[in-house]
Amino acid sequence: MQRLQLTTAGESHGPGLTALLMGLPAGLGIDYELLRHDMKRRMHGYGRGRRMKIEADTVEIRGGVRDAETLGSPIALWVENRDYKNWERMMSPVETDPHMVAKRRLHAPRPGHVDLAGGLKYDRRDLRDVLERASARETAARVAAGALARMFVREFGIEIKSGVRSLGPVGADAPAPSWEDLLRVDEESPLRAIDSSLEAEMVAWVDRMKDEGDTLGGAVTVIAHGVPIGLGSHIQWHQKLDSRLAQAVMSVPAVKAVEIGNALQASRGPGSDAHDPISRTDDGRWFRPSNHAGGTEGGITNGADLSVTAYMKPISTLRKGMPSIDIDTLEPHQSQYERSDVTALPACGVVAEAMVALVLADAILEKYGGDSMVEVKAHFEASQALQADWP
Ligand code: EPS
Repeated sequence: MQRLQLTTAGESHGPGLTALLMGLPAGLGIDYELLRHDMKRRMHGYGRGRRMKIEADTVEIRGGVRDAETLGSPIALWVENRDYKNWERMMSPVETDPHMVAKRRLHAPRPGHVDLAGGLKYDRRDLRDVLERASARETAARVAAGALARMFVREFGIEIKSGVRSLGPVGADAPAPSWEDLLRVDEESPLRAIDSSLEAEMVAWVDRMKDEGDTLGGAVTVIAHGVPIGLGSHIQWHQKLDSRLAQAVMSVPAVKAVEIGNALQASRGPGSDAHDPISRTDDGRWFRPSNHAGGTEGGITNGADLSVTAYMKPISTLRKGMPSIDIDTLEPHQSQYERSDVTALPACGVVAEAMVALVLADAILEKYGGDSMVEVKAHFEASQALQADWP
């Protein structure tokens, strides 16, 4: 991201999480209800561990906002870790208790987690020092910043939603959903499944994996609706909107593949099935009867719904463990168990929405620019008027 920059800090069981969001123009109204709602949505989902019963994930804005309006200055967000009080003797930035640290030290790295590579790279003999930052707890800070990006893009008519498309083997062949499918997702349902008829089977799989001490991955689809034509560019690799979305969504913990539109299915058939015919409505708007491309062509948005699917690997903390090596004895040792979730797919969808919102906010600032909302909106309106006259 260029115009909008997000940096986060904080460990899973440290005092809390900080997000610093820079680049939002002055004059954006802060919708505190939306912020609360997104934070709650991230905590929801069948298959999460006990941690979510401890946390409240309340966001405090500590800079960049006055009287519920952005000032154009960096925005500092703070999310307290309530669980810190149970971990202070191990995680205190000031002084830890050697006895507690030794007791909870992580010395048998988990396959699939960052433990081994991070321990080697940063010369940490207690692998907790890497896992604490790699933890998906950090996504709470992203969702807080993403909520502000959502408030911003909403000013330009963009809405963003997501749902769970598949979990483990259940729904693995489900087709790419439409915006209307996502509108029907029940946010209160256990897994926020796009096809609600699959929900019971998904829940049964979570229960089974929980009993077996195992975990599950799956796929979530995010759609941005109402995206203007012309965000991103075909000119340079790093300006292509689809490449920016892929990086942002791939950065969500455990996401190992990102698909735009129905790319997987399209790659298996002829071009005539993969591309979306071009036509115009009677009132002179560009119109595509299908949306296989998922809203971008050549790295530029084409006005159709922007569809991004994230494929999440199963969480790498298994209660039953996996074959590993003890870094003290260098002998085979089952990987250590840290309290974890069986699946966090519903949350992954909410985090991916935040990342899509941040990328779109950045692309809007790049195309329309401005220091205040009034200025950005004026540039946006002028561009829309020019497009309406083209060719
Ligand atoms: C996580 C392990 C669990 C999850 C956590 C991510 O935390 P804990 O060890 O405290 O039970 O619940 O997710 C969150 C805390 C969160 O806010 O999403 C991990 O190892 O990545």
